[in-house]
Amino acid sequence: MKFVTAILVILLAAPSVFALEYPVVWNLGNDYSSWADRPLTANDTLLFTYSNAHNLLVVNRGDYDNCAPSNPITSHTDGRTVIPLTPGPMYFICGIGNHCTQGMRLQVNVSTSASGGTTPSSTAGTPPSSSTPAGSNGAPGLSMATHVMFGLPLALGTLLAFMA
Ligand SMILES: [Cu+2]
Repeated sequence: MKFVTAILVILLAAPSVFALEYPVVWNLGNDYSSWADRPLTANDTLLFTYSNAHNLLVVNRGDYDNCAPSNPITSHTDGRTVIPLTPGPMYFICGIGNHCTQGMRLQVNVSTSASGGTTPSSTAGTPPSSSTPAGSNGAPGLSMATHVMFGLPLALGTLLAFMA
């Protein structure tokens, strides 16, 4: 029984180390301002998808504010770009035409990973509260984490009931 309990603790702790991938449809006509308020953490990624009418530039704050595309930190044109998030603010603009001033700019504020590591406590009775992004206005990345959080303990509960 001790063994099963240990597994249960590990599984309950596991969601905190799952990184979330947030899809971003990178196009004109979208409002990206709400991204600055999303609770993103360092292990998460953004997946930008865009047509060849656009590009994706990772820029510093000044270039973000001024929509200045000439000095990007990194530049992407592949139409499907995965950006690993690093702690602190990150800034993205489209460098084509005046798309940036028309709204194609996105800022995120990334916090350091809440778990601070991947070693689950072997004694804790309560799992660490995973940083589930609130206000899930349709971010598909959440569904998997939700599935893991509720699916695994449910399966384990069934197993425990079966063994009892
Ligand atoms: Cu563009």
